Amino acid sequence: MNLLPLLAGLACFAAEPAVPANPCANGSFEQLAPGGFPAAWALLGKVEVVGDAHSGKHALRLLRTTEPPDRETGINGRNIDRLRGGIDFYYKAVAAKDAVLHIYAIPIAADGIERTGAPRAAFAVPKDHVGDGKWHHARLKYDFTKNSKVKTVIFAARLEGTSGELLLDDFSYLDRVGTLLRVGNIALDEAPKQPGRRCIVRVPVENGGDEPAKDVRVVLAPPRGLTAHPTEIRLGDLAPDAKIPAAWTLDGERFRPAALTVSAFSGQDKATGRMELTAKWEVRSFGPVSPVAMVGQPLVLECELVNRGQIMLEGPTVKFAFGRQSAMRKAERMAPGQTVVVRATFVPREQSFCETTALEADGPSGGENYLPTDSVVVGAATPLPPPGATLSAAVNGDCAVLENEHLRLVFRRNAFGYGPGEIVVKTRSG
Ligand SMILES: [Ca+2]
Repeated sequence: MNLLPLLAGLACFAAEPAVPANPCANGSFEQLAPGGFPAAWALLGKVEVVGDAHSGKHALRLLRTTEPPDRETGINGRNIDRLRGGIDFYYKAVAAKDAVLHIYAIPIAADGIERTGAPRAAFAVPKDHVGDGKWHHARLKYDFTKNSKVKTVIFAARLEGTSGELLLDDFSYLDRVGTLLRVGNIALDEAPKQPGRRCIVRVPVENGGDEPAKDVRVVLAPPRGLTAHPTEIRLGDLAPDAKIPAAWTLDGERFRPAALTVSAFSGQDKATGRMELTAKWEVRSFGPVSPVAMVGQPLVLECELVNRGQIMLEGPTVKFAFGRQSAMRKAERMAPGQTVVVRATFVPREQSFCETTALEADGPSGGENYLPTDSVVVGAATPLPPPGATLSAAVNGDCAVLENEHLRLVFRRNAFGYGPGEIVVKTRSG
């Protein structure tokens, strides 16, 4: 009996064990069911198979245009029985106008409905990945083992909001996601005495994975001409779900749009976050200082501008109009968060019940041409009789006065009638 060939054959078989199928079926969308849809996936709204794939020949394109808010756009995978683990996936965020692109692990109860009390595990595509034309690799951890109502899990994606376009490919289940560094939203606090020249940059760094992230280092890459202190921040080890803030002082005048990039490192794992420093300003208020003016006496129009961006702004040009008169003024330079008030003085030439005042502000990009209008009453500059010391009511040709020793209500006579009313209070100084 010759056992050798048989043993050799068994050895060969043992050396190449069959790779177990990933619990997430058809995660690369390569198998198409009759009708052209990817097998094992349910499609919601406008979803189609496309050739712009991360791997293989197929990816899915989710498109949202004018769908009402209650109509969903997305995909649902089959129920899987792994109640903890992770989703590994690739996405390319083509566009997102007021839309958020989410990947979910959805917990499902025994009746097949998402009514377990456990929240979904969610991944939101970072805004700075939208429109960059690249495939991005991401992982999402989930663990529903503490909720006994959860019996299965669905891998899903949703485009939420008004409009957007997202490509998805290569979904798979992970038993362990490992370390998963995340850089949170970057915030910028201006130094109160040096806005636009010094600020504190803050960002939370998180380990969204299921293994500790060792020796986490975080670096802020400042825009050209600015300096960040310290150069590198060492956060130590981050346990799963730990979140630690990092902060830098950023010095140097910010006078042009730029971007801040924060990168976190732990071994081979890396995460980045980005914040745009932009010019943004607006007209906060506009109008006459007093709603009533008099012929031949100065009338002041005033507008308040505010810098809502993160960089210094050259002052916008402001055009004031009063009736047919107009005046151009240039606002002062504005630091981030600062407001400036711009004024123009006009002298009304004739009476008017409703004279139009208008404003047009134009300046650096980041603000909008603003065209607010208001109106003002221009009355007669009638001299008033001296105040009385007793209660009296009198009407003469030029005005009507009701007064006592403390207070007087005056209606001057204008070309368009009596009014508006003026209340005059006697002060201690007389
Ligand atoms: Ca594919």
